[in-house]
Amino acid sequence: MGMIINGQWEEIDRIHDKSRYQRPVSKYNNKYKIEDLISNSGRYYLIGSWSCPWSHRTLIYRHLLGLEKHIPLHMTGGKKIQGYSANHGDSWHIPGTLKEDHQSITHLHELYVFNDKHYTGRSTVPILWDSKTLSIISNESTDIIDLLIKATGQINPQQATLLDPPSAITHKAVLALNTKIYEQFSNGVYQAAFAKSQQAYDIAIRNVFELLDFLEEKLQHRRFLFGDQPSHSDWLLFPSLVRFDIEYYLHSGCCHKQLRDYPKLWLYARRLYHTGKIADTVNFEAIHASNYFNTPIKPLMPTQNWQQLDSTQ
Ligand SMILES: N[C@@H](CCC(=O)N[C@@H](CS)C(=O)NCC(=O)O)C(=O)O
Repeated sequence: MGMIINGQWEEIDRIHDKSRYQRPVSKYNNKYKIEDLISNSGRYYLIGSWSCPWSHRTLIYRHLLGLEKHIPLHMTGGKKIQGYSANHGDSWHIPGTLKEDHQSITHLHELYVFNDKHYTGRSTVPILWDSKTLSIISNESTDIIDLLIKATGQINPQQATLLDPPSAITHKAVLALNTKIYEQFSNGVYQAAFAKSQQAYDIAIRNVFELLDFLEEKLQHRRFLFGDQPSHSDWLLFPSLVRFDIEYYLHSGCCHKQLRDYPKLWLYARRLYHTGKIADTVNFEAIHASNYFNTPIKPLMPTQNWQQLDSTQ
């Protein structure tokens, strides 16, 4: 995996620390406010990828907060040459720039450099792009989600608090669970996949399956992590569950068990999948295909049955 060094794409990798994969920290800290998100419908673009779990989180919030009509979506993807392709190998017109100025890009990293010609960092999705100031507002999914929630709260406070857990649950408890899920599982699967020593892999894989066991236990007597309704923790977890059997099990060395070997967790994941139009945010074919862009043969998708929602499955 390459990255951008002082505005130039370079094929180097700076993501390992003592054989352990370290997810790079975002360069855009949450200094922006986007209060006009709804009054200025169409100004902010969400740029993501169907295969990316962090993009998926932002897609879920865009849907659950009812923001689809206000935030245009652009999905990158295709063969990875110099990181993410901006538009499946075709050129892509940067939103907000004049067509006659020919501001088109082929690789996503060009957007980062368009935004800051001395940028050093990774070229990642998701991105929240401001088509008015022609700048990247954030490339950190949790910040983007936070911005979307705050912007929704300006207009519709009830909608913005819809995903808050029951009032008896403290903010501290939610944060603690979210951190555990992120560290052991959502990021843990990448630490297993990208480990450069047996020891780094062993630690990562133990974390992943301990977390799955913990969740299975937690869901024995409740429908969602904090009760009868899904809340933030459920939605932050969901993208990683969706990818488990077709991606992490097959490609990240997480092959000890599959999601469907955990009866409660498997049922719970399908319950989330069948909430509202969440299924539209999941593109199994794209997740599967993303592992084979650079190989001549694309294997047949593993069979999965997300459609059926009964407890015997
Ligand atoms: N902290 C970021 C992580 C985003 C991220 O790592 N995205 C991956 C795709 S799933 C990516 O773009 N990787 C390309 C790279 O690291 O060069 C977030 O949560 O938004």
